[in-house]
Amino acid sequence: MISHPDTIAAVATGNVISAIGILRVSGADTLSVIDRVFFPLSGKPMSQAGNRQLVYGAMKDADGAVLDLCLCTISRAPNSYTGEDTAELQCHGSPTVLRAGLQALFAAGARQALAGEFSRRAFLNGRMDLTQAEAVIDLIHSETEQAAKNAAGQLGGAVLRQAQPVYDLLRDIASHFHAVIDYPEEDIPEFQMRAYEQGISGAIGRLERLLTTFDRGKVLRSGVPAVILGRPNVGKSSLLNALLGYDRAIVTEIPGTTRDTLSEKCELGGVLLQLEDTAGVRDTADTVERLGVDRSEQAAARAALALAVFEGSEPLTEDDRRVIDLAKQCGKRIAILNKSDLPAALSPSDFAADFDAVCVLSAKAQTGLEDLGDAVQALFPMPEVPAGEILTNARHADAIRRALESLRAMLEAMELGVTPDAVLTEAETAMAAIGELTGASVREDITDRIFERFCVGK
Ligand SMILES: Nc1nc2c(ncn2[C@@H]2O[C@H](COP(=O)(O)OP(=O)(O)OP(=O)(O)O)[C@@H](O)[C@H]2O)c(=O)[nH]1
Ligand SMILES: [Mg+2]
Repeated sequence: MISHPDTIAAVATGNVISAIGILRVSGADTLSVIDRVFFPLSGKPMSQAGNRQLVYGAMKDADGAVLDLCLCTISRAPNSYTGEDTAELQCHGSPTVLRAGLQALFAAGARQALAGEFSRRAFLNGRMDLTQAEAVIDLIHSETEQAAKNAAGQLGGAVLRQAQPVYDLLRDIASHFHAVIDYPEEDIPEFQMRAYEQGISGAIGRLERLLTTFDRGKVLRSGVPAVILGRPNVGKSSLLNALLGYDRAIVTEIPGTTRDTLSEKCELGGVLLQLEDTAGVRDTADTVERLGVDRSEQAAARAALALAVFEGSEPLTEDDRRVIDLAKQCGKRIAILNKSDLPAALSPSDFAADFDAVCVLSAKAQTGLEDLGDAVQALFPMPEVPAGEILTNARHADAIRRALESLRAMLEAMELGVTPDAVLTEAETAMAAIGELTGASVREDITDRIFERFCVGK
């Protein structure tokens, strides 16, 4: 275990009034720090309590004034989150009490923990690999149930389980090739060479499968860029409000109400969307409105999903056709025939050629929205892999891409019967790339950046 000179402390819970608030301490001096701040009602010092035992007592400031009556628990090294001696004080959830408790811990010898410093110590002490540490951040920040489940899977080491067998295989091959280079009278028998080639092909397949999940992973993490398009007054803003469940956008019966694009995250059919409401598309002499229409067009160019809204109770117009053309720039598109509470003038079949799905609904009455959810889910299905095996992290995807390049070059070199040192170079490059995933061979500035994204206290 790497020992750190200082003991860190932080408030681990949010800066809001709540039932419980937690102070966290980690480092070599944890027990002596906690003995100066927390006094068990039993009279026995906290440092003599059993591991992970919950003890009731008083938290006091440097002058001995009681700040709270609370619970304390300690986990001794190495069996703790950070791998060091740690303590947690479970206080009443008052930000004021927690701030005062933190000051008491500082007075007793701890210093303020930096963002992510607890997890960084856990990583440095081998309690988790880097993919697991990153999953901690993803889990905290996940916005849908699916994203949370995947992050929980990664927390359990799912990415590593995919990559580790490839690393082990490469290590075996590399050591054999090293031996051949060092002892030229040695040779790799033909059957062994074929077995290695097969192993590499299998590894390529495994990593390729993992990499294909990254497209869906990006969606899990930041949402599908989606745009609501339509001519003025068809009910675009009403749809946004219905999907969000509150009146985010202004809705009026006046065409041209929305002037600027408006972006909100929302979950639809289990899929996270980064949804943009836009100004109604039409030819207009009004300068402000025209600028709004330009922005609608730009939003369509950026989006991966178009929700093209039409006035279901009126025949298609020229402006509607322009909306259809705009929607065609998006990879996936759904036609929405809105105002289904009014007599229908449009037929869903007329949209089948240009759209992946057609939904008839009423944004105002909020009926038919489930069908829209089903359509979105069908267009962005979850890959059929266990939780955690969806790559959500660009750093992981990049490392796997580089590992794959080297594996392919390695296989080619083996098949062509190129000299062992060429094969070896590729094997070592691939191993280094996989090592970056786990953190075994990652540059320090990269780990710095990863842990900076954590909140203080994690
Ligand atoms: N009957 C009926 N009216 C609706 C429905 N959805 C929206 N409306 C009405 O249509 C009008 C326009 O709605 P908005 O949501 O502002 O339409 P928009 O497409 O955002 O319009 P612009 O911002 O002007 O482009 C309002 O009076 C809404 O109440 C619906 O499902 N049925
Ligand atoms: Mg609007």
